[in-house]
Amino acid sequence: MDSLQPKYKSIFISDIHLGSEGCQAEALCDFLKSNTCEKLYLVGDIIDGWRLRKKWFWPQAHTNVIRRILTASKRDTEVVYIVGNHDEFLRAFLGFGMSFGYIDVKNRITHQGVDGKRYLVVHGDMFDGMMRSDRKWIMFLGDNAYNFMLMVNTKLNQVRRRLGLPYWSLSNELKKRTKKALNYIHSFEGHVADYCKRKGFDGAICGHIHVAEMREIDGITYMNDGDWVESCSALVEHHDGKWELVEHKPEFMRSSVKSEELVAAPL
Ligand SMILES: [Mn+2]
Repeated sequence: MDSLQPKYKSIFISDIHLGSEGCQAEALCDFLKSNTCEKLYLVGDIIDGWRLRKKWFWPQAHTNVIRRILTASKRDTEVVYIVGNHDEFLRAFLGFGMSFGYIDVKNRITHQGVDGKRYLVVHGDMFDGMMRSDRKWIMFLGDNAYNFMLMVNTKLNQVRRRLGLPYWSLSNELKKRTKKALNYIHSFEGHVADYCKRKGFDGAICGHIHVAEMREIDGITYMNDGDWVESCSALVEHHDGKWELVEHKPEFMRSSVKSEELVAAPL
């Protein structure tokens, strides 16, 4: 391989939630350091405006994530920022053809895969509206409840870390047991696939539900890049067109829970 060639053709990451306590900024910085690409897609909920409005929280690691992305964009990485629901404050400016330095900001975009397929790249919150009836469980797992759980989880893991125990995810454990959450996930995935089929896309790349996935649904390639709150996952496109979901967890975060078991969904 050419040593100057970036590691991947493209990388898709979403649901970083910078500005919130659950954000795994150190893990993401570490990932971005060792994983280069020609094109980087930020698929929404990068900055958590909802959280920042309630409480200003911005440690150095969060600045480091932004700095790393801006530096990559200035050098040789093409960066596209797709707006999500937590950073929807940016949507108001989309009409102005907004960009940050070299970064284009969009609501959605089409990605032409090396495999010859056309993919819709969108955060995914637009599909919430189609499924209001099957999202009642969110009432009890609302934004506040979820953030509270993450807070408890963070404290718990500080203790576990001191005791030399591996990272343990409370909210994943709870949600894993929630059958309704699984129904929600399947319903979301189905709506995305339906939409792509109607609009003539071969596949979709999205985020939003914090569940990394890659599978065929009714002839549509559904790919979800996961999140950087818990699963620390990215979707990567290799130079030969092959797709892969990668997980990047530093040593202290590794738990005995396998990635397939990680079922989660703040929205
Ligand atoms: Mn979202």
